[in-house]
Formats: sequence, C-alpha cells, structure tokens
Amino acid sequence: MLKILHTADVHLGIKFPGLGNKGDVQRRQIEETFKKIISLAIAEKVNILLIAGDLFDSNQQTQKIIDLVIYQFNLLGKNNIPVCLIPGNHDCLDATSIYRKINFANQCPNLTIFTDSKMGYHHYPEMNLTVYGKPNLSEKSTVSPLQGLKRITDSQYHVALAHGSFFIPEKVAADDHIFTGAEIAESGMNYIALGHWHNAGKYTSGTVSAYYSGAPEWLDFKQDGPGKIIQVNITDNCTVEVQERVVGLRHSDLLEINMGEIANWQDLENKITYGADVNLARTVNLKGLRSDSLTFNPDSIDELQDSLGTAFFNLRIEDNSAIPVADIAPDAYAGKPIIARFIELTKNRIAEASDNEEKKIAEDALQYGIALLEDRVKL
Ligand SMILES: [Mn+2]
Repeated sequence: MLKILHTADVHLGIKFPGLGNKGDVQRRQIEETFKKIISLAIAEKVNILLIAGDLFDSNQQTQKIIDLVIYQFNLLGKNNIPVCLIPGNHDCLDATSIYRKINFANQCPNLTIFTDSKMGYHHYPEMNLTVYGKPNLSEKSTVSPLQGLKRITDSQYHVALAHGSFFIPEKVAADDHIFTGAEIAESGMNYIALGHWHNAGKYTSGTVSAYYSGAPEWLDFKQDGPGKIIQVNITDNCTVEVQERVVGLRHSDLLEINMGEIANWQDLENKITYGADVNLARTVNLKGLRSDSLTFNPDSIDELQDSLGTAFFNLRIEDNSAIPVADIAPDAYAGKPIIARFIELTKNRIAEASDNEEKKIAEDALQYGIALLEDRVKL
C-alpha cells in the first residue's frame, strides 16, 4: 500500500493587511501549521508528501521562511520521505521565481520540483510510483495544468499534481489555469492532487480520484471551517482511500443579524458573541430595519467591535441596517417620484389588506422599500 500526504496553498509569508497586528500572528501560525504537516507526515510514516502549488504566497520571501522550508524538508529527508512540489500561480515559475533564485533541490536531496514547461514525471522505483506535474509559468494562464498528462512508465501507481480551477461554466475565469473533468477522467492516474482552491473538495471524474486539499490554515473569509490536508492510501489493487484531516488552528464565519428581531443593545451583543472563540475570525452583517431606540453611528460600531472583539481572533461588524422613517407622507418625497409612487401604491395595499397579517406585511414592505430605494439598507 502507498501512503500519501497531500497539501497545497500553504501561502507561507502571506500578509494580512486587513487584520492589523493580528496579521503577523496569523502569518506565524501558517509557519506552525506547515511544521505540523511535516510532523504528521513523519508520525504517519507516509511514503511521500505532495504540495500542489502555492507553497509560498509570493516569489519574494524572507531568508527565515526559506530556511524554515529547507529545514522542514530535511526533516522529511532524515525519515526517508520524499517531497514533490509544483510552482503554483502565487509562486509561479516566471523569471523572478523563488525556485530560480534558491536552489532548493541542491539543499534538499529528497525534493523534486517540476520545472519543465511540458508535463514532467519522477519515477520512484522503490515505491513502484510515478509522480507527474508541471509548473504554473505565470499568475494567469489559459493553458490547462493537466495538458499532456498520461502514463509514461509501467509503475503500479500513477499520481499527478495540478494547480488550477476545475472547469465550471460561468463560475471560473478563462485564464484561471482551467482543467476539465474529462481531462481528469482520461489522464490514467490513480490520484490527482489539486491545488488553488482554498476549500477542500472532491472532483473525481471517471475512475480517477481527484481532490483539492484546500489551504491547511486560515487565509481568507471564504474558507468553510479550519484548514485540512488529505491523506491518501492507494491499496495494492489500486483502490484509493481518502481521508481529510484538520490541521488548521483558525477559521472564519459569517453571521447575519436581522435587526428587526433585536430588542436592545444587550440582545445585539448576545447575538454577536454567540459561539465566540479566540481562534474565530467573525464577520457580522447587520441587516434590515432596526428599532429607533437602537441609534448608532460609525463610532458605536467601532466601539462594539473593540469591546466584543477580545472574545475573537478578529471581529468585523458591517452595518447595512436602517431606522424606519417615522412620518411617511408622499409629499415629503415630491422630488423623488419613484419613492412617492411606491408609497402611494403600498399605502393602497395597506388600506386594502384583508387581515392583520397581510396588513403587517404591507407595512413592513413600505418601511423596507423606502429604506432600499433611499439606499439606507442593502439586500
Ligand atoms: Mn493559487
């Protein structure tokens, strides 16, 4: 049986300009999580570690990070664990590439970096394994990272690395290193280790298993839970068993609060801090129409963010709510004919309502519609 650990999108050296002093904390956490992956590979006695692009956030890195990578890869080397990696789009193999500036292979004999612009391969006879890959040559490209992928050797196991976007019509940009399900299905691989998307996901096509590992540590607000890596076991008869393993410390969530359901400040604070966690980066979106007893301005939002933020790794509160207009007379909107007409029509609906429920809905629609038309509230 062959045991593989698959990661991608580590983004070592990433900066978080929106996180203030927490940006440095999270950048260091990414280094810790990278070390954790190496420890896990050693503890699990895997046969090989695959890194499917974007190990580095950019081609400019400090010596500290370069030394960290070399040291960690050497730890794997001491345990007879080889590493294969491809340059992704953030650390692409362009003229200024970190993989041209630093001779990693020289300092890490167990490391293979795929640097040929055509599909390359590395054969490991002792494992009966061939690994295939090619680098991303630029940040954007219309060339498929799977182009030219087919079995070259007669080894038992065939595994590939690719960094790009799985083709979903109208969802992915044409120059985002796109590949298709058909390319996966026709590749002849047992497993394809995918990188570029920061959420883990299964993109198996035909008989070929293909997975995004996602980023191992928290990088952005679009990630769905703590970062993972993938452990892949390929059995002697080439059955592929896949297990996601959480290695990330931090995560983020989005909380939407309908201000129409909030009675007072305490109520609001309780909602915002529900499930608070020092490793959680939470975005709170205040929506709808709020009671006029809940007056606030940008300063009160900042104060709320500061006072409640200590319970989180990071807290962002976005106010998209509005106070209802107390006196709604169409005359007040004489200069705004669309709003005046909306008020007139909706007031008719209120007058013609057949029961209290219908009346209440029409009254809410009047308040909410005016707030929307005045751009005081967002959908
Ligand atoms: Mn990428």
